[in-house]
Amino acid sequence: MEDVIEFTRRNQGPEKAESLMDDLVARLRAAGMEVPQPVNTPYVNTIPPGAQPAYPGDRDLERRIKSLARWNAMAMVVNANRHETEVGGHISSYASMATLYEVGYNHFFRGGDGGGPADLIYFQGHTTPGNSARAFLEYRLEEGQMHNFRQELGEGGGLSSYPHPYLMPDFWQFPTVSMGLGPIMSIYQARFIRYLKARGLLQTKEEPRVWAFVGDGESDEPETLGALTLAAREGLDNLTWVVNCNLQRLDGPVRGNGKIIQELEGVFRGAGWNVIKVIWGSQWDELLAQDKSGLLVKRMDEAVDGDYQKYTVAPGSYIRRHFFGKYPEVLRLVDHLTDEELTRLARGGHDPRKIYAAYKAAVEHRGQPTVILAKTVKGYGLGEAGEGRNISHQQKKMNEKELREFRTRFDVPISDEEIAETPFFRPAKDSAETRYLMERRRKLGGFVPKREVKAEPLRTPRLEAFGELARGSGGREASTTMSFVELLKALVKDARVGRRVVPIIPDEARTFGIDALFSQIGIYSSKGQLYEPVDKGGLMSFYNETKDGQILEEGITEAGSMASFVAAGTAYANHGVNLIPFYIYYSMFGPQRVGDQIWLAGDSRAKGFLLGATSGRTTLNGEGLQHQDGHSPLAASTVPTLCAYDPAFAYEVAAIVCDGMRRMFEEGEEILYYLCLYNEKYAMPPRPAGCEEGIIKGLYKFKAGPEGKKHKAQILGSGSIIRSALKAQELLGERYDVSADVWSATSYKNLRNEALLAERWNMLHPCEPARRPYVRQALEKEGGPFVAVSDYMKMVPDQIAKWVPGGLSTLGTDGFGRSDTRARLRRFFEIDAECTVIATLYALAQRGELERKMVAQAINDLKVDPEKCFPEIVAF
Ligand SMILES: Cc1ncc(C[n+]2csc(CCOP(=O)(O)OP(=O)(O)O)c2C)c(N)n1
Ligand SMILES: [Mg+2]
Repeated sequence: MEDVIEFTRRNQGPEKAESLMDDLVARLRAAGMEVPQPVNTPYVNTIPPGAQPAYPGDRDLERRIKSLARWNAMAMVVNANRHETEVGGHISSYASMATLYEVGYNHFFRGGDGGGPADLIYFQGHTTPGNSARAFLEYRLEEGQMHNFRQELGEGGGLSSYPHPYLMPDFWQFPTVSMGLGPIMSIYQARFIRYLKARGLLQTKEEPRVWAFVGDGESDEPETLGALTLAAREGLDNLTWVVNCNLQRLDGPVRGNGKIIQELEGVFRGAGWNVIKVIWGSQWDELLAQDKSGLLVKRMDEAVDGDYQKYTVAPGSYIRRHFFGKYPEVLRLVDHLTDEELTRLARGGHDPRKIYAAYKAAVEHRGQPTVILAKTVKGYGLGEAGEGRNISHQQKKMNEKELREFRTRFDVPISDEEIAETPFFRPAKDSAETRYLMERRRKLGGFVPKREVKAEPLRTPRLEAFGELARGSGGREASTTMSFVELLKALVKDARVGRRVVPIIPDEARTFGIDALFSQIGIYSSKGQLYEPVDKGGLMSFYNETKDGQILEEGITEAGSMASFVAAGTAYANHGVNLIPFYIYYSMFGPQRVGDQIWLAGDSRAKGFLLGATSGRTTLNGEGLQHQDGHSPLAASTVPTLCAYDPAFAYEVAAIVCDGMRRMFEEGEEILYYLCLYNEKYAMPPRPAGCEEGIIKGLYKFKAGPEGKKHKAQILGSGSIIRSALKAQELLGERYDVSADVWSATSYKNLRNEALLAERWNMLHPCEPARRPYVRQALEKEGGPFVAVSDYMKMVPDQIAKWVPGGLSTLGTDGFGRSDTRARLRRFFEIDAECTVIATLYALAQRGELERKMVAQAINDLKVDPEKCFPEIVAF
């Protein structure tokens, strides 16, 4: 067999030799034989020593710089956990990553100061001390800040625990510490760059490269590996992943009984990625060259990660006996090495030459994304303080002996006298080290990471541009979703901002009626359309994929869609261009499904609109328990920079979107919006005069009750359930002598936040005239009890209860949904007009304004069974 291969290689070239195997497999299969599909290559480096380029840097200086980064990163954490601070931090993730980062910093990561594109780097969250230590050596951070690592509220400010653009907006670009989110974000970021390019919106001539540094344990997160095929399908050769395979996660080994590198190789290769394994350091090259029997490679393949972890902590004698000693031929290969030398046979991820070769191959590779699977040691250099130990991840303290060993191992110029204080160490500005690293960064275009907002503000359209929506539908029935789609259609035609709109949809465009936009602005596809769509030729829109399409039709991936949303919503900072993303999705699959990514969007300072369509527990009727959303506004209330709205009418949608666009894209506020959109159709009224401010603030009187009634009441409604309030208003007036005013509560969250701020100010300024929350100002002059009715949980309106004069009676949809008609669902949850009437009468009775038997009479008249079934909610 070897002869055949050698003969073919020599006479017909290496490519033919490679295809020979494929041919053979194909023929054996055709003959009906079962041939296993090889997904793995042997457990050795992908790049053979012969194909390794010369190292271009000064290895000695680079090692010194790296050692100082190691020291300062370790010192940050150790200092932060001294003297009763105990604020935590991680030493060992960066200890394993240091060489992987330093080769990048010195030779690959491009900054954006030289006019070229800045690379977009997703640094692994737990290695933050390493990035800070690097920035300290680069004179970007000062010692005071380093001392205040994880003490951001300390004097002079400090450094955030992890990468948070919200907390360090000039430094960090990408939050990565929620495992799995950095990786998926990086894929969609790389794809988004292609989208920008195709649409002529990328500001730089060259393409930025996206790097993602991923933990091997992190690869267990579904989001990490869930979008790999997209990256391959789109041929994202602008994307490089580095998986730091230190074989450990927090509790113990990632795959003690197997090999994470081999497992990931299979996954990535199967998904269509270019895989480069960096397993062994240079000292192993010679041993492998001597391995004529192939038994060393066999032994490498056999040993499991649990063994490899053990070799990190065990003496050389154990490695000799257990690893090499299994086969006499392999044992002989290391006869010339002492036990001590065996412990120093480094792994590939700690060898700059191997890493440089892998990075170079990755950035030069065309047509596919590349993953580098680099084998390292967790807690590298920490010795007994944590190198390769299962406690390594949690290690935050080091005693004096351990500090001395660390210092000596990495030649850090700190004396025994000073060591107990773990001082930071930075070479002078004119030292060889500083000059070298500064020069490297200058050549590569400046510092990374760096977040810089350069985008020009947009002139966004005013409300008048959407006059149709303000005028109402003239009796024609429309839903708020349809109204939003009308607005979107008008917006994409807007001369100033139309091209900046990025509609994002996870396979629900038809549900929401957005498919009309398919032919108008096209669906982005890097390949264009290689087939004739079945619906082409009709009068209606067709499934129109184009190379410069504007719509991101993501398919069924809310996680992927959110990643696109964040990429588009942060383009103002990462690509110098303001874009207006509208991500419209099935409301129930918003925060309930991708809540952590919405949180991340806030942290990222992403701007844009999230639109939860088919919302409302009873308004989305037939779909039942899984689909009916009765709580997303509550989840939205938890994200500090998210403005959450629940509009009832077309003109409210227009007012909110216009104001949002102005605030985000004209004024530059780094906030985002959430709107509940419903699919119930009803006549959209014209905009009452003077309600704009109330719409934005969260509450305004929509329709006053009739004059001349005996009783007065106030009903707050939102979304399509405002119609229960309006119908109740009629019933109360006609049958019960009650004049009820109906209010549209567009944002309970906003009302609450405004009130909280006012209250806090009052408490801290007790002698000054008190500020009056808007909600109180709006309601205090109104007569009668207050009742709120919502298609969401009672807690949504209850957010403002404490500022409502006399308190608030709330009707809402706590409990699991059911599939049924709207009418039956609304009775079941007790949010229909009849139940709203009863609640209002009861509230009047409680105030002594009405006799209780009137309420009982109404319950009877309105045919509400007091013993009816009701959604189960637990209580003890
Ligand atoms: C979604 C999520 N779950 C859990 C954690 C807690 N956590 C932080 S680091 C870590 C282990 C990380 O292991 P690995 O990815 O292998 O990184 P390493 O530190 O070994 O480089 C865990 C469980 C988290 N940050 N995010
Ligand atoms: Mg790990």
